[in-house]
Amino acid sequence: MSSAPLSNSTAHWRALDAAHHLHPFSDTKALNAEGVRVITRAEGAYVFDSEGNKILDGMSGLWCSQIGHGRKAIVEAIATQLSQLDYYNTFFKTTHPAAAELAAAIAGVAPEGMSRVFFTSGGSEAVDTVLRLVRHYWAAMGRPQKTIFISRKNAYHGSTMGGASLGGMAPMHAQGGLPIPDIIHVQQPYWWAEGGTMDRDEFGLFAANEVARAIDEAGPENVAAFIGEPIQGAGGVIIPPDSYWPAVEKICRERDVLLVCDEVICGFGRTGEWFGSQFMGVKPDLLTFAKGVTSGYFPLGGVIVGDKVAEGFIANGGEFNHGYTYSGHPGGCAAALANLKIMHEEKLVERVKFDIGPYLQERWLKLADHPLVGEARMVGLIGALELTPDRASRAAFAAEEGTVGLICRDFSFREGLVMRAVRDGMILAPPFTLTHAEADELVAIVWRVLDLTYAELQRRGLLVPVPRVGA
Ligand code: PXG
Repeated sequence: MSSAPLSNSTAHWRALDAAHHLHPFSDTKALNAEGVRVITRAEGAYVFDSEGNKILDGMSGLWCSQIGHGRKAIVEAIATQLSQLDYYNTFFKTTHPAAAELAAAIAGVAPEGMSRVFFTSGGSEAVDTVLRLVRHYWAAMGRPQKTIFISRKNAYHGSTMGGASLGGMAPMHAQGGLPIPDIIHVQQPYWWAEGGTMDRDEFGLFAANEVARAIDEAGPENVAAFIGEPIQGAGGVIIPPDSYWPAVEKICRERDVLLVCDEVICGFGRTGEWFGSQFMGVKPDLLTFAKGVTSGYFPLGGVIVGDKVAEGFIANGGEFNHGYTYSGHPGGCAAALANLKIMHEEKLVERVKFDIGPYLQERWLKLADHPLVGEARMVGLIGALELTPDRASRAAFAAEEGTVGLICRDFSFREGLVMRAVRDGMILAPPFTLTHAEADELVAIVWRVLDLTYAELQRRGLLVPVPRVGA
């Protein structure tokens, strides 16, 4: 008898993983010491691990499972497509039916005046495409000096060199010599942590004005575009004050700076509108998408280009020297078409706006009554809790930032809910198919997790308020 772990056991997969698999955004040494979680199956709003635990997927995988897990129609659409045409490229004067049909289907749900789509394999490639497409556009329009991008601190725009540079995450810039040149990062519209004594709308205008200031300092003639997530996702579900986006749009228009919305998380219904920019009431010149376009069943992303930019780019741009082997992969296009069909047939975006969104929001916002919660916020099906030892002063904890968030996250997993921690806050983005009963279960788990976290912080003496820097 061998003492090696069984080939279908947690120990077996953990051993292989520890020996060979380098994980994204992970400290491999620490992860291997702890042992990785093995997810083996998913159904509806739940994932199952190799130990038989059933866990409510409060993060939709990684912000992508709009229609829920295990939908056979998508699996069949991919299988049918791959058996007919497994792969062909969309480069040399070639297309295929699924790519053409998907481009049209996306144009059909896109904001008005945005009717052209460039395909990528995911969000980071979409963001890199924007960087190159926008600079090429301005060059084609005879203004090659317009190269600078304005972005925000604590933005997340992906992990490629371009995406991580446009993103405003200092720990990412610290690795690999980033950011690349000609990117300026400005104040984020994060009222809770950085609003100080200003009220929300005052702070929203202040943050928008920082965009204007950066453009004016660089010279509008040198600035290509402003890029922002309608709601910052990975940065902590930061829902800007109402005053912010309309002011940013006006500032960009007045200065002839293109407005780009990174809709990788907000796109395809997350806010209860097809796109987060529609929720915020602004009209971008370009927008990026990924994740929810296929509900994660197949990697696919892209850029939707507004007609003004597309027309100039097509008329004057000549060949665009940019593209990916998997731009418009038949499997991804088939998955997206089937996903959009389900979203239309089951009216899932409307469901987020009028049914499960308001249902969960009402219960989620009540979590603000918990003594550990400083703010509960949620629009559509994207929300956050700010944890604090003192709501009135929005104080930080007497521990390194992120400590409390991780304690809370670990309790959440243990209690059967995937909730992510960002700094000392919790974030949530469940599938659009979540039932009312599942929403009730979710909120009940969160109350329990907050109680457990509170007791643990009390035990460790971490409930001492510490004034927040910048607030
Ligand atoms: N833009 C935004 C707004 C994103 O949220 C990307 C671009 C990059 O997409 P790809 O498909 O290349 O990953 C994203 C991705 C997190 C987390 O921890 C968020 C993302 C990815 C990984 C982790 O919240 N968002």
